[in-house]
Amino acid sequence: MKRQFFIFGIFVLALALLILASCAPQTEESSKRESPEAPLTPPTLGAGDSNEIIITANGFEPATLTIRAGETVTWTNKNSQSHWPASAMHPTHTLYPGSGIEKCGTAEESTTFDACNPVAAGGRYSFTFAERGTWKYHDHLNPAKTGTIVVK
Ligand SMILES: [Cu+2]
Repeated sequence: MKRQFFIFGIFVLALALLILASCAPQTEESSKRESPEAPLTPPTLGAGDSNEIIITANGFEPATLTIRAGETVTWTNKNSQSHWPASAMHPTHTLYPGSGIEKCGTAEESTTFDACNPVAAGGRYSFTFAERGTWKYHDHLNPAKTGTIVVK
């Protein structure tokens, strides 16, 4: 009799575990289903992130571009000659915080507002602006050609 009671107890315990097990994955799945939706939100916020400046023989178009902090600007060279977008002032390129032509070729290069190299015909250069302000820049290969990025 005692043994039967013990077996029944095990059966009830196993049944309880089965019920628990069938419930648990559902909550896990529903939380997993929610997580892929989360990354869908940032691209919506970054939808205005297509900040493109065209480089022609006449210079930068548009000459002034207004963006929000954290957005990326891409310069596309549609001229037949090379161009080199870089922070004002020529030749030090130190206006944008943390920038300076001496950082080209170092580990800090990616954090400087400086292409650090000629951008060949058809080439592109991108920079993400974290700092708010009015940031003038120029073509290091032709310093008379200038532009301004306003970061709100
Ligand atoms: Cu320069």
